[in-house]
This record gives sequence, C-alpha cells and structure tokens, in this order.
Amino acid sequence: ALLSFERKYRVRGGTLIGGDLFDFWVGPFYVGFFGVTSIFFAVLGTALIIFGASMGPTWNIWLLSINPPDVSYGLALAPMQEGGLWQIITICAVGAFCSWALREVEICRKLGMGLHVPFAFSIAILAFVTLNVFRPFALGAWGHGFPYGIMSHLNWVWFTGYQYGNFHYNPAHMVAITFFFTTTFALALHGGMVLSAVNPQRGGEVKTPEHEDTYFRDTIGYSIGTLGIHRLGLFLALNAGFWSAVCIIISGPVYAGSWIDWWEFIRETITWDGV
Ligand code: BCL
Ligand code: UQ2
Repeated sequence: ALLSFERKYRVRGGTLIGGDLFDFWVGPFYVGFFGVTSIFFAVLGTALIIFGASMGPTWNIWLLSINPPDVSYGLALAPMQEGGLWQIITICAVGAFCSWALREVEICRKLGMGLHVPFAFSIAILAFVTLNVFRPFALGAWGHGFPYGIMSHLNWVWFTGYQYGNFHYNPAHMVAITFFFTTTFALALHGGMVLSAVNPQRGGEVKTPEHEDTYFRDTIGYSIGTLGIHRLGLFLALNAGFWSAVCIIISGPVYAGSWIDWWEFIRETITWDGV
C-alpha cells in the first residue's frame, strides 16, 4: 500500500540518466535507470557465483570460493575456470555498487536532500575497489585481489597481513582501527543518550535536547550538540573506511617491506647524539 507521506514525495524528476523513461516505482522501490543496472549486475554476478560454485569441489558454504587468477596471468584476462569468472564477477560487483550509489543520488535529488548517504557509501566502494582493482593493478596482477569465499577471504587477509611482517605495525591500519573503535564509542554514547532522553518509562516525560546538552556538560563539561554528534559520527565512520583503503594500497605499491622495520626510521631520525 502507498503510505500517505509517500504520495506526497513520489515526485517526478531528479534523474541523472533516462529522463522520465525509468522514473517509476515498483511497489515501495524506486527504479530509475540505475535501479535497472543494479538489478542487472547483481543478478548476473550472483548467478556467476552460483555457476562457479557448481563447478567446484564442494557445496560447503564455508569452503566455497571464487578465486582470482594466478599472478602469472598478470593483468590479462584469464580463462573462465582459471580466474576469469572472478574477473567478470568483480566487474559485476563494481557495476552493482556504483549503480546503487547513483540510484541513491537520484532519490536524494528527487527529494531535494543532501548527497551525504551516497557520498558515505562511495567510501565503502572506494575500499572495495582499492582492494580488488587499484592495488592488484598497481602490483601488476589481478591475482593480488582477494577471493570471494568465507574462509578463503579470511585466509587472504591472514596471508597478506603477515606478508608485510605484522599488519598491526602498519601506521594507516592503526589509524583505521582507531577510527573504527571511536565510531562504535560515539554511536554507543549517542544511541544511549537518545534512548535515555526520548524513550522514557511508561508514563514518563520525553526529555528535550537541552537535557542531552546538560547531561554531557554536567559530566564532562562539554556537549558537541545534537547536530554536531551526527557530523562527528559521519566523520569518524568515513575516516574508518578511508584509512582502511590507505592501509592496504600502501602495502606493496608504496612499501613492500615489513611494517615492523618501517618504524626504524624513527630510530634513524631521532638521535640523542650530542646530548
Ligand atoms: Mg586488519 C584490513 C581491522 C588485525 C591484516 N583490518 C582491515 C580493515 C580494518 C581492520 C581497519 C577492514 C575494514 C575495511 O576495510 O572496511 N585488523 C583490524 C582489527 C584488528 C586487525 C580491528 C585487530 O587485531 C583487533 N589485520 C589484523 C591482523 C592482520 C591484518 C594483524 C592479519 C593477520 N587487515 C589485514 C589486511 C587487511 C586488513 C591484509 C585489509 O585488506 C583490510 C583493509 O584495510 O581493506 C581495505 C572497508 C569495507 C569494505 C571493503 C566493504 C565494501 C562493501 C561493498 C562496497 C558493498 C558490499 C555489498 C554487499 C555485497 C551486499 C550485501 C547485501 C545484503 C542483502 C545485505
Ligand atoms: C552530545 C550530544 C548528543 C549526543 C552525544 C553527545 C546533545 C544527542 C553522544 C556527546 C558527545 C561528545 C562530547 C563528543 C565525544 C567525542 C568523541 C570523539 C567520541 O553532546 O548533544 O546529542 O548524542
């Protein structure tokens, strides 16, 4: 059923491609040109994964894996069963993710909203493309991408992590992890704060934003404000994804040694000679 507010917001226009041609809804879903391309890439990619699985040795969900080509294929197209499937599935994935982001943009434009959500999603896409397109390209072989499987991608992370000594020593990995942890901290504060103020016990009164400000001013002498906490949250979350992309793109293309040794520059730079 069409909800009352939906009727008001189901407005024409805002499309980037296709004009009015795909400017319609199917049930609750807006379609648009990028809705069509999203479905196309997602269905094709999923079908190819199932096809690939059907040619493999197992249906065990934990062990299923679509592997990239051997590094000896370099940046060439590989035969289907030798990683070519992985290459086409990767194209489908990037096609589906980008289509989805652009569909979000069309919906934002339709509603006259900011583009924050598609912008945020594009940081996740950036991380994925960094892992399976930019970095393999920079290293000269698609074989450096991660395999599409539950255990196999974990194994790739493990292997890649130790290939550079110990990934905990990768400074950008440290920054990314710090942003991930700070994001959960901020969301826990914010979720707890909002629930404590606007979801009182039965019969209780809903509290105002002033209560929220006062709570934090009383406890730590500072409140970032109700708008500010959302700005901070988005900032922290986007930085988590961004620094993840940085930590992996520098591992190999920029610095090929052990991250443990990388810190030696401090010992070499800071000397106590002459003290
Ligand atoms: Mg590490 C990466 C944390 C230990 C090796 N590591 C990461 C980062 C993150 C992290 C910072 C992964 C997040 C990310 O990239 O998101 N590592 C982390 C932590 C520890 C840790 C907290 C810890 O010890 C407490 N890491 C180690 C140890 C090493 C190690 C020391 C292994 C031995 N780590 C590595 C390696 C890598 C990481 C190698 C990476 O490559 C990875 C990284 O930085 O990658 C960039 C980014 C998000 C994405 C890529 C998701 C993209 C989503 C796409 C766009 C959309 C998907 C849609 C979906 C298919 C649709 C579903 C539809 C359904 C209907 C819902
Ligand atoms: C806040 C505020 C909210 C909040 C939260 C804060 C009224 C409902 C959680 C407090 C946040 C602060 C002090 C920033 C903490 C900093 C980091 C890096 C985690 O002030 O305004 O609105 O939800």
